[in-house]
Amino acid sequence: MSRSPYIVCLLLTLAGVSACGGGGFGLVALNVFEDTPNLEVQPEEEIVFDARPAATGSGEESLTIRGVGNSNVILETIDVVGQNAGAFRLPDLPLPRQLRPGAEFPVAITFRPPSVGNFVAEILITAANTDVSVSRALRGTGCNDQNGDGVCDNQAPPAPDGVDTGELDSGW
Ligand SMILES: [Ca+2]
Repeated sequence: MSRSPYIVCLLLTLAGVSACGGGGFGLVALNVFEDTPNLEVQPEEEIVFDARPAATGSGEESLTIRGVGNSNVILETIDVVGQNAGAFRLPDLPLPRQLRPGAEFPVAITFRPPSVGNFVAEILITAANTDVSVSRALRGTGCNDQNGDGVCDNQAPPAPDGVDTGELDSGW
């Protein structure tokens, strides 16, 4: 799309020539900005899930897609891809979806480790009307939970009875 009408108008305006009507200027400006939708994603770095018991545990993290630029961005696809994509799930998302500049679209990501170990995948976001695509690494760990309390066995238990009670008693 040509920018020349805008530039001519701008030059005339700078030269003190009011050759551009307000409405006309607005229309031209709209045409110029039409090609600049964009998006941002928070967080800006990888998304790390807390360790969860293998096969039984799950955790959730979210990211937020924000429309930026000068016109609506059309979100086209949001997918989890990569080596361990099966360990991460997205809800049904209403796509495609238009996002105004400044509008935000939160996406909840659920992590369910199928087994003990580390899981890595990537969430990939593409738009229909811009070449910009954004990806974020997803990382999570599945742990052992042999006593089935929902807490990883290698993590400090929340309230180890005997010891903590004794400390509290003597401390107070
Ligand atoms: Ca446990």
